[in-house]
Formats: sequence, structure tokens, C-alpha cells
Amino acid sequence: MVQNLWNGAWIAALATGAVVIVLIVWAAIFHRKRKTTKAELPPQVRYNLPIEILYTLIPLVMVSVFFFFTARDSEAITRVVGDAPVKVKVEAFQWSWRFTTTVNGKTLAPVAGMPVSDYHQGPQLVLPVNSKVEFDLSTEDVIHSFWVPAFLFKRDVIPGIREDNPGRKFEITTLNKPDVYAGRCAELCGVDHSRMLFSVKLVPQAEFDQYIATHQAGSAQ
Ligand SMILES: [Cu+2]
Repeated sequence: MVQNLWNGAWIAALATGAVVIVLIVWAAIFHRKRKTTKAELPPQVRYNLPIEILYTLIPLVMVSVFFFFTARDSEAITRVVGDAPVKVKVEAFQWSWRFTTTVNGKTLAPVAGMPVSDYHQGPQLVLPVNSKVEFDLSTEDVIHSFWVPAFLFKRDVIPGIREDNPGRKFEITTLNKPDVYAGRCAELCGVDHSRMLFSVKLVPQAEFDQYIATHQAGSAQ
């Protein structure tokens, strides 16, 4: 859905750009100052109601179309139903992350990291492929931003938002391809902001079940 919105916005923007460029080139070529005529002003158009209505209406229609699709999709994308089988508490801090995963009421031992220069070395969040996951974002210090580029989703982590505030939460369905995906902080949050890297490892459900069994909080590691 995000991908469709992105593609659609590009198509609309390119079409608009093409029309504008054609009009500019047309005006530049066919409305040049002619050598034969004297330097005098061309006929001045004023208070031309049809034209004024036209150039008010066209941008209004364009903006409305953009607004409609953006509002419709962002409402669907940010809706939190609360039925995700996997829930992750994400705590951002200067300058890394702590992930605490809860599955079927079982909470795993938190995974916390340190500033690193390669995302493979950062804290790793393990999730099942093609599964709905709920994230709950919080921070104790400054504003961070949770971003896994491959998920096409980014959300700011704002300090001081109460736990029951739905604005802290979002749900996504993870990708279908098992792999290790890069994650980063997307809000300049201090000296080691650029090293606030992490990774998300997507694994098949069976492997994830095994991971849960061996990483439950309190159980022997
Ligand atoms: Cu940060």
C-alpha cells in the first residue's frame, strides 16, 4: 500500500512536471520578442475571470487528489488493531536501542545494543516472516526515529508520551523474505546518532518458535 502511494505520487508529480516543462518551452519558443516589432508591451490581460477560475481550480483539484490518497492510505497504514501475535517494545536511547519481544504472553529477555558503525553489530531484533507485529516506541532522553528502510515505515520516538497513548504504537506485516535488514535512527539525536544502528532478522515461523523457546526471560541462555 505504501509502495502504491509512493508510485502514484511519482506518476502524478512526473505528469505535472511534464505539463509544466512543455508549457515553459512552448512559451519560450512561440512568445519570443520578435526582432521586427518595436519594444512595446504585449496586450495586458487583467480580470479575466475564466482564466482566474481555471488556475484556481486546477491546483485545487490536484491538491485534493493528493490529499485524498494520502489521507486514505495513512489512515489504513497507521491503524492499530491490537491483534498482532508478536509485540515489540522499542526503547530508544542515546545511542542505541533496547528491544523487548512478547509472544503469546511470553516476554523474552531484552536485546540492547551499543553505538556501532555496522548495523550487523548493532542490537538484532528477530521476527517471523510475513507476520503482523506491533511496535511500541518510547525513549527517556531525546527524540529518535525508528526506521527500517525495507519496511517502508518510519516513526519518531518522542520522550514523555504516556504508555497508553496510541500514537506510540504502530503495526506492520513483516516481509516475506528471510534476511537481515538494516535499521537506523532517522532523527539527529546527538554525537553518536549515525552509529545508532540495529538490524531486523526475519526468519521462518518454525525458526522463530525455536528462538522464543531459547530466549525467554529468566530461562537459562
Ligand atoms: Cu537516535
